[in-house]
Amino acid sequence: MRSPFRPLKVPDPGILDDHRALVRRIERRGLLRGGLSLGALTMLTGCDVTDTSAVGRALRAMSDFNDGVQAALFDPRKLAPEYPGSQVLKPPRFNAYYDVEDVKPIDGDAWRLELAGLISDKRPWTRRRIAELPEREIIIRHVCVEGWDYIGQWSGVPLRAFLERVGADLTAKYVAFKTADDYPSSIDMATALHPQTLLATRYAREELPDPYGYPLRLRMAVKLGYKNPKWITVIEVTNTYPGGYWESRGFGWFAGL
Ligand SMILES: Nc1nc2c(c(=O)[nH]1)N[C@H]1C(S)=C(S)[C@@H](COP(=O)(O)O)O[C@H]1N2
Ligand SMILES: [Mo]
Repeated sequence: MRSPFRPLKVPDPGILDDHRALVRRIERRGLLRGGLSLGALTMLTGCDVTDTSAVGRALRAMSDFNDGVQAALFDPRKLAPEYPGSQVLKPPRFNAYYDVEDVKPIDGDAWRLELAGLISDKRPWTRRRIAELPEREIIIRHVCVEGWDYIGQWSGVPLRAFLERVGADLTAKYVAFKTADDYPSSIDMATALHPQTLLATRYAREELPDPYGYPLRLRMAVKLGYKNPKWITVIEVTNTYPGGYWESRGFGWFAGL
Protein backbone atom coordinates (compact mmCIF):
# COMPACT_ATOMS: atom_id res chain seq x y z
CA MET A 1 0.00 0.00 0.00
CA ARG A 2 1.11 3.52 -0.68
CA SER A 3 1.51 5.71 2.32
CA PRO A 4 -1.44 8.12 2.48
CA PHE A 5 -0.95 11.85 2.27
CA ARG A 6 0.34 13.05 5.60
CA PRO A 7 -2.23 14.87 7.75
CA LEU A 8 -1.26 18.49 8.25
CA LYS A 9 -0.41 20.05 11.57
CA VAL A 10 -1.91 23.32 12.72
CA PRO A 11 0.37 26.07 11.41
CA ASP A 12 2.10 28.48 13.74
CA PRO A 13 1.19 32.01 12.52
CA GLY A 14 4.59 33.35 13.58
CA ILE A 15 6.42 31.20 11.10
CA LEU A 16 6.02 33.57 8.14
CA ASP A 17 7.56 36.35 10.26
CA ASP A 18 10.56 34.14 10.97
CA HIS A 19 11.20 33.92 7.23
CA ARG A 20 10.03 37.36 6.15
CA ALA A 21 13.12 38.16 4.02
CA LEU A 22 12.93 34.89 2.07
CA VAL A 23 9.20 35.19 1.53
CA ARG A 24 9.64 38.74 0.21
CA ARG A 25 12.39 37.60 -2.16
CA ILE A 26 10.20 34.82 -3.53
CA GLU A 27 7.20 37.10 -3.92
CA ARG A 28 9.26 39.76 -5.70
CA ARG A 29 10.21 37.23 -8.33
CA GLY A 30 6.60 36.46 -9.03
CA LEU A 31 6.94 32.79 -8.15
CA LEU A 32 3.91 33.03 -5.94
CA ARG A 33 0.54 33.87 -7.33
CA GLY A 34 -1.48 35.86 -4.86
CA GLY A 35 1.10 35.83 -2.10
CA LEU A 36 2.16 33.15 0.32
CA SER A 37 -0.69 32.33 2.66
CA LEU A 38 -0.26 30.27 5.76
CA GLY A 39 -2.31 27.57 4.06
CA ALA A 40 0.01 27.54 1.05
CA LEU A 41 2.98 27.41 3.37
CA THR A 42 1.48 24.45 5.18
CA MET A 43 1.13 22.63 1.89
CA LEU A 44 4.53 23.77 0.75
CA THR A 45 6.43 21.93 3.42
CA GLY A 46 4.09 18.94 3.57
CA CYS A 47 5.35 18.49 7.08
CA ASP A 48 4.99 20.01 10.51
CA VAL A 49 5.05 23.76 9.87
CA THR A 50 5.83 24.38 13.50
CA ASP A 51 9.23 23.00 12.46
CA THR A 52 10.94 26.26 11.54
CA SER A 53 13.97 24.62 9.91
CA ALA A 54 11.82 22.54 7.55
CA VAL A 55 9.92 25.64 6.49
CA GLY A 56 13.19 27.49 6.01
CA ARG A 57 14.56 24.72 3.80
CA ALA A 58 11.42 24.74 1.64
CA LEU A 59 11.46 28.50 1.26
CA ARG A 60 15.16 28.52 0.45
CA ALA A 61 14.56 25.93 -2.29
CA MET A 62 12.00 28.28 -3.83
CA SER A 63 14.32 31.21 -3.53
CA ASP A 64 17.29 29.33 -5.00
CA PHE A 65 15.17 28.56 -8.02
CA ASN A 66 17.57 30.99 -9.60
CA ASP A 67 17.41 34.09 -11.74
CA GLY A 68 18.34 32.25 -14.93
CA VAL A 69 15.36 29.99 -14.45
CA GLN A 70 13.16 32.97 -13.73
CA ALA A 71 14.22 34.65 -16.97
CA ALA A 72 13.39 31.50 -18.94
CA LEU A 73 10.13 31.13 -17.08
CA PHE A 74 8.81 34.46 -18.24
CA ASP A 75 10.51 34.73 -21.64
CA PRO A 76 10.18 31.54 -23.70
CA ARG A 77 13.21 32.52 -25.83
CA LYS A 78 15.52 32.51 -22.81
CA LEU A 79 17.11 29.32 -21.54
CA ALA A 80 17.55 28.17 -17.96
CA PRO A 81 21.13 27.33 -16.86
CA GLU A 82 22.64 24.02 -17.96
CA TYR A 83 25.56 22.33 -16.21
CA PRO A 84 28.66 20.26 -17.03
CA GLY A 85 28.39 16.46 -17.08
CA SER A 86 30.79 16.25 -14.15
CA GLN A 87 28.07 17.65 -11.85
CA VAL A 88 25.42 15.05 -12.71
CA LEU A 89 24.14 13.08 -9.69
CA LYS A 90 24.17 9.30 -10.23
CA PRO A 91 21.77 7.82 -9.43
CA PRO A 92 19.31 10.71 -9.24
CA ARG A 93 17.47 11.45 -6.01
CA PHE A 94 14.04 9.81 -5.77
CA ASN A 95 10.80 11.40 -4.71
CA ALA A 96 7.09 10.61 -5.04
CA TYR A 97 4.03 10.82 -2.80
CA TYR A 98 4.99 7.33 -1.58
CA ASP A 99 8.22 5.50 -0.82
CA VAL A 100 10.58 4.07 -3.44
CA GLU A 101 9.79 0.49 -2.32
CA ASP A 102 6.21 1.09 -3.45
CA VAL A 103 7.13 1.98 -7.04
CA LYS A 104 5.32 -0.38 -9.42
CA PRO A 105 7.58 -0.97 -12.46
CA ILE A 106 5.93 -0.61 -15.87
CA ASP A 107 6.09 -3.35 -18.51
CA GLY A 108 7.66 -1.34 -21.31
CA ASP A 109 6.52 -3.70 -24.07
CA ALA A 110 2.86 -3.54 -23.08
CA TRP A 111 3.01 0.19 -22.28
CA ARG A 112 1.37 2.66 -24.67
CA LEU A 113 1.32 6.45 -24.62
CA GLU A 114 -2.25 7.56 -25.31
CA LEU A 115 -3.28 10.94 -26.68
CA ALA A 116 -6.45 12.89 -26.00
CA GLY A 117 -8.10 16.27 -26.53
CA LEU A 118 -7.05 18.82 -29.15
CA ILE A 119 -4.69 16.52 -31.10
CA SER A 120 -5.40 15.48 -34.69
CA ASP A 121 -3.46 12.17 -34.73
CA LYS A 122 -4.43 10.31 -31.56
CA ARG A 123 -2.87 6.97 -32.44
CA PRO A 124 -1.13 5.55 -29.34
CA TRP A 125 2.68 5.43 -29.27
CA THR A 126 4.92 2.50 -28.44
CA ARG A 127 8.36 2.87 -26.86
CA ARG A 128 9.98 1.84 -30.14
CA ARG A 129 8.27 4.60 -32.13
CA ILE A 130 9.11 7.21 -29.51
CA ALA A 131 12.77 6.14 -29.68
CA GLU A 132 12.79 7.00 -33.40
CA LEU A 133 12.02 10.67 -32.72
CA PRO A 134 14.81 13.29 -32.67
CA GLU A 135 16.37 13.72 -29.22
CA ARG A 136 17.86 16.47 -27.16
CA GLU A 137 19.89 16.20 -23.96
CA ILE A 138 19.75 18.68 -21.09
CA ILE A 139 21.69 18.88 -17.84
CA ILE A 140 19.53 20.89 -15.47
CA ARG A 141 18.84 21.47 -11.80
CA HIS A 142 15.84 19.75 -10.25
CA VAL A 143 14.38 21.70 -7.33
CA CYS A 144 11.88 20.07 -4.98
CA VAL A 145 9.83 22.27 -2.66
CA GLU A 146 10.85 19.99 0.20
CA GLY A 147 14.13 21.88 0.14
CA TRP A 148 16.59 19.74 -1.82
CA ASP A 149 17.90 19.78 -5.36
CA TYR A 150 20.24 17.94 -7.72
CA ILE A 151 21.68 18.26 -11.19
CA GLY A 152 20.39 15.66 -13.64
CA GLN A 153 21.11 14.67 -17.24
CA TRP A 154 18.00 13.90 -19.23
CA SER A 155 17.42 12.98 -22.87
CA GLY A 156 14.36 12.52 -25.00
CA VAL A 157 12.20 14.18 -27.61
CA PRO A 158 11.42 17.85 -27.00
CA LEU A 159 7.74 18.07 -26.06
CA ARG A 160 7.35 20.79 -28.71
CA ALA A 161 8.55 18.45 -31.49
CA PHE A 162 6.22 15.73 -30.23
CA LEU A 163 3.19 18.03 -30.09
CA GLU A 164 3.92 19.31 -33.60
CA ARG A 165 4.31 15.76 -34.87
CA VAL A 166 0.88 14.62 -33.60
CA GLY A 167 -0.88 17.76 -34.80
CA ALA A 168 -1.67 19.23 -31.39
CA ASP A 169 -3.44 22.59 -31.21
CA LEU A 170 -0.48 24.71 -30.07
CA THR A 171 -2.80 27.63 -29.32
CA ALA A 172 -4.57 25.61 -26.61
CA LYS A 173 -3.95 26.64 -23.00
CA TYR A 174 -2.85 23.43 -21.30
CA VAL A 175 -1.00 20.18 -21.73
CA ALA A 176 -2.17 17.61 -19.17
CA PHE A 177 -0.63 14.29 -18.17
CA LYS A 178 -1.94 11.12 -16.61
CA THR A 179 0.41 8.61 -15.03
CA ALA A 180 0.47 4.97 -14.01
CA ASP A 181 0.45 5.96 -10.31
CA ASP A 182 -2.53 8.35 -10.47
CA TYR A 183 -0.48 11.53 -10.32
CA PRO A 184 -2.29 13.89 -12.69
CA SER A 185 -0.29 16.94 -13.73
CA SER A 186 -0.53 19.83 -16.18
CA ILE A 187 1.45 22.75 -17.57
CA ASP A 188 0.81 25.90 -19.60
CA MET A 189 1.40 25.69 -23.37
CA ALA A 190 4.32 28.19 -23.26
CA THR A 191 6.20 25.84 -20.93
CA ALA A 192 5.24 22.82 -23.05
CA LEU A 193 6.82 24.53 -26.08
CA HIS A 194 9.94 25.70 -24.19
CA PRO A 195 13.14 24.29 -25.77
CA GLN A 196 14.26 22.77 -22.43
CA THR A 197 11.03 20.78 -21.94
CA LEU A 198 11.53 17.10 -22.81
CA LEU A 199 9.66 13.84 -22.81
CA ALA A 200 12.61 12.04 -21.24
CA THR A 201 13.43 8.39 -21.85
CA ARG A 202 16.99 8.36 -20.48
CA TYR A 203 18.98 9.54 -17.49
CA ALA A 204 22.76 9.93 -17.78
CA ARG A 205 22.40 8.32 -21.23
CA GLU A 206 20.98 5.10 -19.81
CA GLU A 207 17.38 3.93 -20.06
CA LEU A 208 15.35 5.56 -17.26
CA PRO A 209 15.46 3.36 -14.15
CA ASP A 210 11.99 2.36 -12.86
CA PRO A 211 11.88 4.79 -9.90
CA TYR A 212 12.56 7.77 -12.15
CA GLY A 213 9.65 7.26 -14.52
CA TYR A 214 10.41 4.43 -16.97
CA PRO A 215 9.50 4.42 -19.79
CA LEU A 216 8.52 8.10 -20.17
CA ARG A 217 8.52 11.15 -17.92
CA LEU A 218 8.46 14.89 -18.30
CA ARG A 219 11.57 16.98 -17.52
CA MET A 220 11.49 20.76 -17.61
CA ALA A 221 14.08 23.36 -16.66
CA VAL A 222 11.53 26.02 -15.74
CA LYS A 223 9.29 24.25 -13.23
CA LEU A 224 9.68 22.84 -9.76
CA GLY A 225 10.09 19.10 -9.23
CA TYR A 226 6.47 18.26 -8.61
CA LYS A 227 5.43 19.61 -12.04
CA ASN A 228 7.45 16.81 -13.74
CA PRO A 229 5.24 13.71 -13.95
CA LYS A 230 6.88 10.28 -14.14
CA TRP A 231 5.43 7.07 -15.70
CA ILE A 232 3.29 9.04 -18.18
CA THR A 233 0.43 7.11 -19.80
CA VAL A 234 -1.73 9.86 -21.35
CA ILE A 235 -1.02 13.31 -22.83
CA GLU A 236 -4.03 15.58 -23.36
CA VAL A 237 -4.16 19.04 -24.96
CA THR A 238 -7.05 21.09 -23.58
CA ASN A 239 -8.47 24.51 -22.80
CA THR A 240 -10.10 23.26 -19.59
CA TYR A 241 -7.95 23.75 -16.48
CA PRO A 242 -6.71 20.27 -15.60
CA GLY A 243 -5.05 20.88 -12.19
CA GLY A 244 -2.84 18.21 -10.70
CA TYR A 245 -2.09 16.00 -7.70
CA TRP A 246 -0.40 18.59 -5.48
CA GLU A 247 -2.32 21.47 -7.02
CA SER A 248 -5.56 20.01 -5.72
CA ARG A 249 -3.91 19.80 -2.28
CA GLY A 250 -3.10 23.51 -2.08
CA PHE A 251 0.09 23.98 -4.11
CA GLY A 252 0.13 26.65 -6.79
CA TRP A 253 -0.21 25.59 -10.39
CA PHE A 254 2.00 27.96 -12.41
CA ALA A 255 5.61 27.82 -11.27
CA GLY A 256 5.16 25.44 -8.47
CA LEU A 257 3.62 27.61 -5.83
N1 LIG B 1 4.00 10.06 -11.38
C1 LIG B 1 4.59 10.83 -10.44
N2 LIG B 1 5.41 11.81 -10.84
C2 LIG B 1 6.03 12.61 -9.93
C3 LIG B 1 5.80 12.43 -8.53
C4 LIG B 1 4.92 11.37 -8.13
O1 LIG B 1 4.66 11.15 -6.94
N3 LIG B 1 4.34 10.59 -9.11
N4 LIG B 1 6.46 13.26 -7.62
C5 LIG B 1 7.00 14.55 -8.12
C6 LIG B 1 7.95 15.20 -7.22
S1 LIG B 1 7.34 15.99 -5.84
C7 LIG B 1 9.29 15.29 -7.51
S2 LIG B 1 10.37 16.21 -6.57
C8 LIG B 1 9.85 14.57 -8.69
C9 LIG B 1 10.99 13.65 -8.29
O2 LIG B 1 11.60 13.13 -9.45
P1 LIG B 1 12.88 12.17 -9.31
O3 LIG B 1 12.47 11.00 -8.46
O4 LIG B 1 13.24 11.80 -10.70
O5 LIG B 1 13.97 13.00 -8.67
O6 LIG B 1 8.88 13.80 -9.36
C10 LIG B 1 7.63 14.40 -9.49
N5 LIG B 1 6.84 13.58 -10.38
MO1 LIG C 1 9.00 17.47 -5.27
